[in-house]
Amino acid sequence: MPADATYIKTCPLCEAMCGLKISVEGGRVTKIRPHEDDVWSRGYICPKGTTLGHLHEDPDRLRQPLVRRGDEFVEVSWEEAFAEIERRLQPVIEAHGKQAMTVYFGNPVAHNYSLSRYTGAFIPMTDLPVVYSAGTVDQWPKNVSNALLYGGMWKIPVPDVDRCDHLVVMGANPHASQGSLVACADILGRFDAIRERGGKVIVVDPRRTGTLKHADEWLPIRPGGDAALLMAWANVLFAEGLVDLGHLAGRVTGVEEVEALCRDFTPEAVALRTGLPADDIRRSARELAAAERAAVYGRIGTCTQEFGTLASWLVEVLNVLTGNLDKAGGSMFAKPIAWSLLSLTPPDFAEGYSFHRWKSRVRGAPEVLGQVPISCLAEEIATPGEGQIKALLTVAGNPVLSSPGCAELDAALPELECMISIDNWLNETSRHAHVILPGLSVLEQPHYDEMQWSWAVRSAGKFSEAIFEPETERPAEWEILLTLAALVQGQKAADVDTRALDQLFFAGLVAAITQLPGSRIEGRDPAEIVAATPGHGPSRLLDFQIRTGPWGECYGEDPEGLTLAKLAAEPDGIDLGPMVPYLDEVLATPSGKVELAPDYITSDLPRLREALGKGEEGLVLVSRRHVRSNNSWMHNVPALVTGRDRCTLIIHPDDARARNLEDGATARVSSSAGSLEVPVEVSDEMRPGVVCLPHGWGHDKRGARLSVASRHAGVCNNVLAPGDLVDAPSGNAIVNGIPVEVAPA
Ligand SMILES: Nc1nc2c(c(=O)[nH]1)N[C@H]1C(S)=C(S)[C@@H](COP(=O)(O)OP(=O)(O)OC[C@H]3O[C@@H](n4cnc5c(=O)[nH]c(N)nc54)[C@H](O)[C@@H]3O)O[C@H]1N2
Ligand SMILES: Nc1nc2c(c(=O)[nH]1)N[C@H]1C(S)=C(S)[C@@H](COP(=O)(O)OP(=O)(O)OC[C@H]3O[C@@H](n4cnc5c(=O)[nH]c(N)nc54)[C@H](O)[C@@H]3O)O[C@H]1N2
Ligand code: SF4
Ligand SMILES: [Mo]
Repeated sequence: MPADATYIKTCPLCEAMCGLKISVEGGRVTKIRPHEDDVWSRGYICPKGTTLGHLHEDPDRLRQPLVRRGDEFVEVSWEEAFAEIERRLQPVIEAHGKQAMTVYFGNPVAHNYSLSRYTGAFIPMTDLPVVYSAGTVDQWPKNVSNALLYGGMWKIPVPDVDRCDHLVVMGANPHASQGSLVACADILGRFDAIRERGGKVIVVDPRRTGTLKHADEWLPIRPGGDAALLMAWANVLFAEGLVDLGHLAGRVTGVEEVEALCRDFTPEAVALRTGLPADDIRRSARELAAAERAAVYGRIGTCTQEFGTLASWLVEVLNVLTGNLDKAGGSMFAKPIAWSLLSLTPPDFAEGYSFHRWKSRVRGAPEVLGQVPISCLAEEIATPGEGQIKALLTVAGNPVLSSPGCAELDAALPELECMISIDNWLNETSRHAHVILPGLSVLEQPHYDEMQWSWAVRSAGKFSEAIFEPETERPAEWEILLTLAALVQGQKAADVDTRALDQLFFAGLVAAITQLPGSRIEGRDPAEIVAATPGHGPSRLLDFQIRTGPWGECYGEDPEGLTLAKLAAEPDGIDLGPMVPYLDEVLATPSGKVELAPDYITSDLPRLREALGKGEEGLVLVSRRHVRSNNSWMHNVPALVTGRDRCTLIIHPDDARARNLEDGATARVSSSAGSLEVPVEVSDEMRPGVVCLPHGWGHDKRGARLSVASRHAGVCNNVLAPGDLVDAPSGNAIVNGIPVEVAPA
């Protein structure tokens, strides 16, 4: 039991990475308050941060592995759980090969101390031909665009909100999300500061979200209209002589091509598809060009839509054409103190990025960056034949709620011969598993974000120790992943030595980095580096990432430099300042320049051109988030689900009237994929023609063990999302802009 005291901890739930002060008395969390002295978050938190104690103490949270026996789950020892996996999994692989197994990685992987780092061990160790992730319902278009423009799929610049004076926010609602692919605590406070210093914040969104309270102007775009709008902005810049590459001159290829490509995308030409008056488009382009320091920022509304890749690409194009890329106050690349494993180029892309290297078995969906859409998974399980998926591992994911075509997936999962879930709850997805392996609670493990600092607006960092010991001796998730990888390789459960596997993984990584051109330990003796990095697991990796990072001590090179020990000695964190320009170091394209007009992307423009003539026909559905939800998995926290029902269909008064729907009535919403019934909320916050449902609800499935969430079930919006609706170049799901019909239930 931890001593009665107040502990400092970084909240691992989202990219804001807020500092918390957690009071513990008698082995229980009694209070969670913002940590005012945190150098990064300076006392900011949101309502979810105060609920980590609930998450830790939730009686529904799994502490022991569960194994299915008929329709029941029974608690078993860890030895028995791994033995059961050996019994179920190995015969599948022996009979059908590794192609019969796949993995789905969910969102918390990106926020979890050990999962994020050891996914990097699991993938090469198992070498499964196909893996799936939540990435194809999220940011895959950005990964495609930035791989081609900058030479790395995670080279994603972030708006320098602290110094810019003109910010365009497209398809993001930080009022709910707290910022995504931009890490910044109290991001709306930064928006307020932009306005206080005389700058302007513009929000492009079909919904007048809470973010608009911190902005100057709303451009109520038609869903999927962003690429057309951005093309028109580029058109205006070229037509009016407003393109100014500034410091980027000579460091970019393809500018003339972009000029030619956007010539026919005049504001008038895109007015219908964007739903915005040509005058507003022209004026907003001029304002963007006139601003001294401006940034265009696009997030999930620009990705999970009809033209996700084009829109994501054009966000970068606009930042380049205005000279704002890699400029203070513009759109900059973060410089984390500990580099992320994800920043390494996967070996199969060492010679550059290529796409469509293979196709999915059933639908023939082309591979993009190693993945096909998550919606393919259901048919790969359900369709017999060579290569049929018979074994699945889900890692911190809930695709039964989060993925388009989820009803098909829910129906297919029971057909698996072996399903394993690494998950802390028995929920809509893990209820289909044969074995559930729970990880440690957020308060039982140390924390340092692996990826989020790669898009942080400052070079800062802070390390949190675990507060509680797990009630029983049990493996951490990195050990679970290594054990499972060994079982996939055919080892006997009883023989698996995770320490030895960890040593191999670490030594292999170190050896690779000593051969990586430009790395700080290039050419050094890997054995010497391994010997000089004590410990094991994610903490040893983190120490290595810090020591070889930009401020690291680098194994004797700079004795004053950073180590994990030095970071851990500063519980309030360290802050090494704002982002700095360093484009030349970041770029990894074949030409060494920003390659602004990749054929792979621009060849999708005819599809956009064709759409310009399409007017509105009926209603389309978009998604939303709420600050008190976290995707699908925090509705079991009582404090977060009290009050008004949040799972409602928001509809504009005109659209409601035309359908005889009143506020509070129940509507039937139907699409080509399915239908559902949901209470209606009438509000002029919607652009007419667009209706909105939250994502992450639908907790009415039998067999889940979520006692609070099941009483606030709501409906699952992905029942309405057709699995085959994807943005062609990236394969990313289109969950915004789904044609629907709405009628009284
Ligand atoms: N219609 C629509 N669909 C969407 C979206 C949308 O906007 N609209 N958004 C998409 C996006 S951006 C995302 S990222 C996905 C999210 O999709 P998923 O990642 O599939 O879903 P989550 O709800 O995040 O599920 C997280 C799971 O991890 C478990 N979990 C939580 N913490 C831990 C932990 O520390 N360890 C382990 N092992 N398990 C843990 C939870 O119990 C839960 O089962 O949804 C996507 N789906
Ligand atoms: N509280 C909370 N925070 C979260 C999450 C959560 O579930 N809850 N999820 C986390 C995750 S996994 C992610 S990926 C991030 C996402 O972070 P954000 O990208 O900020 O996500 P949302 O809040 O869903 O905002 C998306 C906005 O896009 C708008 N939109 C829909 N279609 C279009 C379109 O075609 N064009 C434009 N311009 N806008 C459109 C929607 O109306 C909505 O306001 O949030 C993270 N943070
Ligand atoms: S904004 Fe909320 S959920 Fe996100 S890190 Fe801060 S306290 Fe946690
Ligand atoms: Mo996400």
